[in-house]
Amino acid sequence: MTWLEKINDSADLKHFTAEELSQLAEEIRHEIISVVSENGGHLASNLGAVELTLALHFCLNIPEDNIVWDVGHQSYIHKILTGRRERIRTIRRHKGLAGFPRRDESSADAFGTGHASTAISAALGLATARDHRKLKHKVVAVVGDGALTGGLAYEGLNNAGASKRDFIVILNDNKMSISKNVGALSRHLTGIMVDQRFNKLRNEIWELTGRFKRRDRIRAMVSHIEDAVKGFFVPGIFFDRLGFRYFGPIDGHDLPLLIKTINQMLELPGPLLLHVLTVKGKGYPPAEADATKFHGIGSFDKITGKATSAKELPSYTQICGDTLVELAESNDKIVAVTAAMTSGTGLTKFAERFPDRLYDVGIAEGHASCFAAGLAAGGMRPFIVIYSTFLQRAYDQIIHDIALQKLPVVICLDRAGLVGEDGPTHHGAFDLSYLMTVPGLTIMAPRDGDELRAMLHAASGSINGPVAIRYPRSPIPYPLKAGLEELAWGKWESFSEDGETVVIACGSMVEVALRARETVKSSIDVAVVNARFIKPLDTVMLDWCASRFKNIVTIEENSVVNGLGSTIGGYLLSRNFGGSFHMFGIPDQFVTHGDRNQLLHDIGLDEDNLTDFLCTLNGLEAAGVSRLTFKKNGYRRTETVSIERRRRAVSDKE
Ligand SMILES: Cc1ncc(C[n+]2csc(CCOP(=O)(O)OP(=O)(O)O)c2C)c(N)n1
Repeated sequence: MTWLEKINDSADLKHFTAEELSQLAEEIRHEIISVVSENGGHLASNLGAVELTLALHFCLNIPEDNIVWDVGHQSYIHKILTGRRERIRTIRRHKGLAGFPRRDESSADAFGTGHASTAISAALGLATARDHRKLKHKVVAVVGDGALTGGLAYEGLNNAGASKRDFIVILNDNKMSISKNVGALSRHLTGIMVDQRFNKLRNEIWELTGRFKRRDRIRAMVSHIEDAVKGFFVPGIFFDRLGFRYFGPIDGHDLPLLIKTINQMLELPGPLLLHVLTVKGKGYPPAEADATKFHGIGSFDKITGKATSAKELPSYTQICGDTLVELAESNDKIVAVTAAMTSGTGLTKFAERFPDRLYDVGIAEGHASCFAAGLAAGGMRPFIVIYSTFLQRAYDQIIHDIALQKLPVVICLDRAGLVGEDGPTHHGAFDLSYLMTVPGLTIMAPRDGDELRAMLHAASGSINGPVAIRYPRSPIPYPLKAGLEELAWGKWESFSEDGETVVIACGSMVEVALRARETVKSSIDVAVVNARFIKPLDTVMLDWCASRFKNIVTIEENSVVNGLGSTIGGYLLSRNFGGSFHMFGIPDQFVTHGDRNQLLHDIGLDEDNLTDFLCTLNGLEAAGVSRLTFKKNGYRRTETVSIERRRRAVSDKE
């Protein structure tokens, strides 16, 4: 039996010797490499946090005590240690364990996460609730140096330091966000490591002064003297001044030292911060050598570290990155802004080609947006390239700083729609809903790579004012054509005008609508409209649709609430449209994790479901397929009908 097999619960750890714990650490590393090589996931962050997680579980009593993992992408070890060892092989898979902590998955997951920089605020909330309820458990937040570039983390530190509340923040410092970490604080943290002798001296002074009766005054005096030279040798001065007692930095892979330090800190009152130094990707040479690549990765070969997933057509992400390079070549006002996602958003080439025109501002989406507004006000053409889910952080900046001032900022929303394995914290389900309300914002969604290129070109030139372009996490549906399409602002594209039904689709769903139309075409004529502009609506074409068709169907990879469909529905109502109107979109609920195509199928955003619906809508029940039911507006169908049966039904009718 391996050491790992002996762990069913973190209490089992308590009997391990130091030697056994270090063997367990190696087994866990092995297991995580093996699991992530099959399922994909956040490998490097987990490998760097093995000893830290073991030490925390050794010192704390989980689930009574609370650990809040920032982002939560490094929580695989925590999951293994808290009753989920056997299910770890299902992580990120449909119906398997989630890739992030979830309160509904285990009582050991004190707080659900996925977006960065929340842990300090959440842990302070948990500690405050504990004190209100006169409970005694410990609360620990684990925060990466990358997460510490986010403003929310400072709001938490500021509030926590003043609160004097008992809780511990562990700063897991590996010098990396996804890419190399950025910013002044990151430099400060590096400075702290320079000479640890000073650190020792300072702790000794602190301990010594603690013995005196009037210690606060003495410490104030001492720190006053320190002020003169603090910049050179006082570690953690930043945290100190915020009201945290700073410990460290210590080696985050030295298990006995971690255990000793954490145990000592658990005895101390007030807000405490432990700075641990770790190596991202520790123990797996390919991940240590390229922590960015192994931060979040698809399946790969364990021996070589090479990706095993088949090479498909380029992704929308790649097309966006390449097109921005092309645009920037001929327009030196174009700059790109990323919130710590250079590689994920396809900006690596841009960063290489124009290092002084790529701004990585850290995990700071609100700042990125306001900063871009400033750039635009100063005469530049900024493109913020960002995941849809993370733009949620910047809503006020979009309204107050960008749109209200009509500034020409282009927001490229990557991963709009369902993202797949990362699940509900990362699905870009809401951007149309929250952007629809912003006056003067042009919103576009390309149906393929050529259209994305055309949109980016238009956004950099002919379109005035702010622009948002949303595209999915997927390969483009077909290879790029030569040349560049012309895009008339606010104009939709229509495919055929026959039949009684029109499907108005946007973005990724145009291809779905075209395929469904193809499947039913031998019996039913269906028109398809590509609503490439979601704002403004093409009301000329919409009026034409209302006068020409009996049935109007909308389909979008966005929440059905306040997206394309509901906006069109509202418009049609105002025009007294007398036909039938049907909306397809992401249901008004949080969608789970799993393969993106599987999830789209499950919520009815696929060709099969739309085809079923079009058959039913056009009276095919009469041909003996009355059992056909379908998912509409997010409601589940009760029976799945195979394509063969549907084709049979269609040919029966003929
Ligand atoms: C609001 C938000 N923006 C971006 C991300 C994407 N993201 C996930 S982890 C990460 C880097 C985190 O770095 P750090 O906290 O240092 O953790 P590490 O992976 O280095 O251990 C980023 C940018 C996110 N999860 N949330």
